[in-house]
Amino acid sequence: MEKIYQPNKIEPLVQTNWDNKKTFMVTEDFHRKKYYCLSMLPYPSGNLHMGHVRNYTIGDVISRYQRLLGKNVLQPIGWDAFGLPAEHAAILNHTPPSIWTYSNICTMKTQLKSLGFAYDWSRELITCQPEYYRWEQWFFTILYQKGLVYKKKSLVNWCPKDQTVLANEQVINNCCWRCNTKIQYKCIPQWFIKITKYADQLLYDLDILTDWPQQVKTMQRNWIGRSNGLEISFKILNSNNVVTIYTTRPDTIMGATYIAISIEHPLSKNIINNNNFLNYNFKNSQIYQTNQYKNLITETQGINTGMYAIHPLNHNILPIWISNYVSIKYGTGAIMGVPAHNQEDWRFANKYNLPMQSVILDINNKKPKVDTHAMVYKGTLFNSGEFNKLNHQVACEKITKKLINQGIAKHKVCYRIQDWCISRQRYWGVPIPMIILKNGNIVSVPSNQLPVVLPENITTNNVFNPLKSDDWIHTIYKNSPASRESDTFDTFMESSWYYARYTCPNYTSGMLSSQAVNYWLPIDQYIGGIEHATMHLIYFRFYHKLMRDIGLVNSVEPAKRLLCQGMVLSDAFYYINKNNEQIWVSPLHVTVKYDKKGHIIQAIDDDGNHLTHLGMVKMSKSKKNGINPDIMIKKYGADTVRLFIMFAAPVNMPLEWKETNIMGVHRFLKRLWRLVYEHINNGPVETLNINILNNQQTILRRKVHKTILKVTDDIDRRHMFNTAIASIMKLINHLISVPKKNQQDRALLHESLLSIIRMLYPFTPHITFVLWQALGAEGDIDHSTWPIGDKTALIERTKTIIIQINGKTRDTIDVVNNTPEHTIYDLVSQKDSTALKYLRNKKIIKTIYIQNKIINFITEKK
Ligand code: ANZ
Repeated sequence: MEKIYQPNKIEPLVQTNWDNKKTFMVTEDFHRKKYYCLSMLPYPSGNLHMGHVRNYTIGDVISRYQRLLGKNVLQPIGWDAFGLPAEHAAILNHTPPSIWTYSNICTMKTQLKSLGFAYDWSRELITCQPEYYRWEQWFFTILYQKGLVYKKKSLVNWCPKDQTVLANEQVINNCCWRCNTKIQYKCIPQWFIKITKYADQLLYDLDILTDWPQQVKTMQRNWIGRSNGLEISFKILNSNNVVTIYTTRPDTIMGATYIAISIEHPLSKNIINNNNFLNYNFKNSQIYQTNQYKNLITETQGINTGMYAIHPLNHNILPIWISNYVSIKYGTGAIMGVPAHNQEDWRFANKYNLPMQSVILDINNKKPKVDTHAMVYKGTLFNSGEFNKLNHQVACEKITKKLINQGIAKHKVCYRIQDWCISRQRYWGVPIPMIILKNGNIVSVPSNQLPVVLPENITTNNVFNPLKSDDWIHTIYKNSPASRESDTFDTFMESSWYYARYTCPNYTSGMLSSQAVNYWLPIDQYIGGIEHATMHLIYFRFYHKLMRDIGLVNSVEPAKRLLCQGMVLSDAFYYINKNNEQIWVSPLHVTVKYDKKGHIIQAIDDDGNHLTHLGMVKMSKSKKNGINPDIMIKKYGADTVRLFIMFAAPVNMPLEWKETNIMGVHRFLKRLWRLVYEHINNGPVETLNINILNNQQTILRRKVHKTILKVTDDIDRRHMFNTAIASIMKLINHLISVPKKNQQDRALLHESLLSIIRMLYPFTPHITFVLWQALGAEGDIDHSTWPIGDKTALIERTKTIIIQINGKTRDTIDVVNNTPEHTIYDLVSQKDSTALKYLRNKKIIKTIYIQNKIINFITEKK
């Protein structure tokens, strides 16, 4: 063993050892408990960032820990290789997206390897390979046959920058999730998967997921947005038609003063088509562009249709309006306007001077004031005839019953979630395996003609998309000319089922091998960012249920336990240049002065600019505060980086990247190395005999086993890796200070080191690999077992007895529990007892002994 810890020397050697021995390659073993640990797969953007490093370190720590528990651990990795950045980069560099993608994969793979992650590399998946997406296409055709897929011309979100449509989940605050460009709406034919058919299952099965973060489950519940309401039909005056509205507040019906319908409501269409004036108004208003979704519009607009509806209870005549705040995609696309009690309606009625009628008392049981806003409290009814004085609940029930009895209402459940739009008008994706026949009918590509392979090695530009060219589109189906679908799948499709394919990546007889997939699934631990709560994590659960219903998997949910790691933050600095622009400077080029409390008081960059310190913020390219993992690994080694990441904060909390703290962690590993080095240099050790340990040794052993039990509980149950590491560090610091004189001291140190090294293995697998060998332990540490805390070592075996002479404390003595009085007397009589000198030449006339506590010798008075 070398005297000095040199991570850059040992880490590559250990990694080569793992590669050569294929240490982390696994297969199904029905005699062993399996553990499937998965971190969300990376997009091959070019370089690993610290967010990736944190995500994958957490996964690796959990995997290695489970491994030492004796489980058959699967930890795979792959690449989410389709997507727009590749196209952008390809356009910029005039190279095909595939070249850019594969070269990034190569770089990032080297980075992952340098961090020593225990992946089964034989299962690596690259989603842009036909062997992978062939099954995605096949699955889509099956869904089509089952009626779970349809093509529909519909108003969809359009990102003008990325030149593609987006699913609703991918629109955040009205902007594209990827490039933050404000979205527009377009009416084009698109493919959809019927996720709404699974809305209830996706909602109710959240209750099974007891080990998922509450926050994610709440976000999913809100996203699904199940609403229990009533459909009510209002007669149209002078017509045989009705207009059916959707409401969740039937108790407010007596306050309805108008009806509003969506622009795309069949009734609006008639009106608009038949009325030149309205048609003109409609086309020139902003309504059409903004009407997409409940609550998304910025300005409410309306057109009075001139038609009226009849209120079913008070028979009032209510005007029918067309408005953009009513969405065709929700409820029935029509509402009853209750401006006194619904803020949206209030805004509309206020703008168009429609009457307001309050019918619900406020929280103080007073008539509400509605001149500045609606009163939305669900209080007692008034102005409502036979329903006056009823509370919200009872009023809803009674009014519902009455309307149902009249035959004009029925219960209805609505969802906020919409069907998943999966068509993308981009080149670098999985071709949608569909064919449009001459007669307009659509058929799926027969399974024996799959995969429909995307032409690679093509240099595109923003205008030229090879899939839109005649070459691609023209095809033959059953000897007749036909057209290929030229859109590609949303790339979230690839990441919706990759976790299942990892269990049988090379299976060629079908999408999934049932033996492999049902052995490994569900995932025991899934790890990824919270930003996926309502995108990937919904699609992934949905896909699992689809696969189950097609008989491909047995389980109900894909992942038992979910962990969302916190962000990685670092200091961000900027200055304002002559042109009044904000210029960000990387922390690596900043010299900082701190006050005594560690606050930054001055920051200057390499060019002498005085900088403003924004604080600790999420590492990002735009703020130039990202830290390159490669530089850190080179400087301190992968083990230090990994240990720091796990030590600096609880896994679900933000992590502050501070180099001074990394240095501290690095020094700790050096101390551990030295401790082992010195111990080995002191020669061979005897076997430990716990029956002959002295008091101090017993106490030390108790400390070691107490730490094992605590670290196990911290990692296993609490997922508090940072406190686990703190306990290990404390123990090592203690071991450095204890005596190493006699053989049992050294035997005990040896036992302690073997336990500590195994506890550190998940965090720092390289150094522990080497130290394990240096200590002469059997086999590679990768095949050892997690140390077991010996609970009997925790039992206090000794007691300190106070020795008094005539009531005065003169000494103490450590004895084994429940030592009898005469033995204590013998011990005190031994020559080296301090108490002895007080007893010399004195006659003991009485002894008072309280077992395990105190002994008092009363002597004869002279
Ligand atoms: C009358 C009323 C009175 C309403 C009141 C609310 C409060 P949730 O609970 O989220 O499902 N609504 C129905 N369909 C709509 C559509 N297509 N576009 C826009 N708004 C629509 O919301 C249900 C409520 O949203 C419904 O209940 C309806 O307004 C409105 F004091 O009806 B309510």
